[in-house]
Amino acid sequence: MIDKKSLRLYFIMGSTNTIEDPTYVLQQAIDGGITTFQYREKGVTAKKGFEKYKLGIELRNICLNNTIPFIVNDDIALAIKLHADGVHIGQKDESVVNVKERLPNDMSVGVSVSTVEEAVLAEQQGADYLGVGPIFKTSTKANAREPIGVKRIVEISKKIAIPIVAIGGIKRENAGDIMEAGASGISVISAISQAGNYKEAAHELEVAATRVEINN
Ligand code: TZP
Ligand code: MG
Repeated sequence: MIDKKSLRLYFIMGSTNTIEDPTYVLQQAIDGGITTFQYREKGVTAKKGFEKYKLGIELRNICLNNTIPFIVNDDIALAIKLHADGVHIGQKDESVVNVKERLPNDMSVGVSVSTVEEAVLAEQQGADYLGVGPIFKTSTKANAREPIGVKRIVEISKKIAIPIVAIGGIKRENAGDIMEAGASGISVISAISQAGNYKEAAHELEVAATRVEINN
């Protein structure tokens, strides 16, 4: 099961998020200090079928070799095939209850939420952690919802007990505010996958997220 500590720096990536070999980017990000990885294969040029599975195996193995939890976005069948540590679903995907029924007991379920109501419901239905966002404006996700702001993290964390990881437009400069608001971690795509130096970017994010947590 995904624990609170492993949500500290949650990196998300698929082949469309990088111009480089995703396996290289992932290894660099791990060397820099990410604490969880999510395989999210999205967009018009995203891999499908066997190609998606093949890249999934490679990324999964890198996580295994480095003892980093591996989560699959949306694709429950793929998550099971890859023996992932969990799946992450959105509001438009299958319900948490259904997903839990299909998964082995030791696999975690993360749910994307934007409102307090969605957060409370997801927890009631058995979510293990929440992805709260988009906090800030993001250009990485097509048709992302309106930014909800840091205050929503405070509101949600007051109402639920499961850990929260914040997402959307997060970078080193705003990571501290996110942690101070009550999140257990930050989740990023572009702040690492589009960085000049992946390892350094991950390290700086990890430091930014950790410093505040210690002060809390
Ligand atoms: N869900 C809400 S915002 C987002 C997702 C998947 C994209 C986050 O990407 P970035 O580059 O960290 O803003
Ligand atoms: Mg989804």
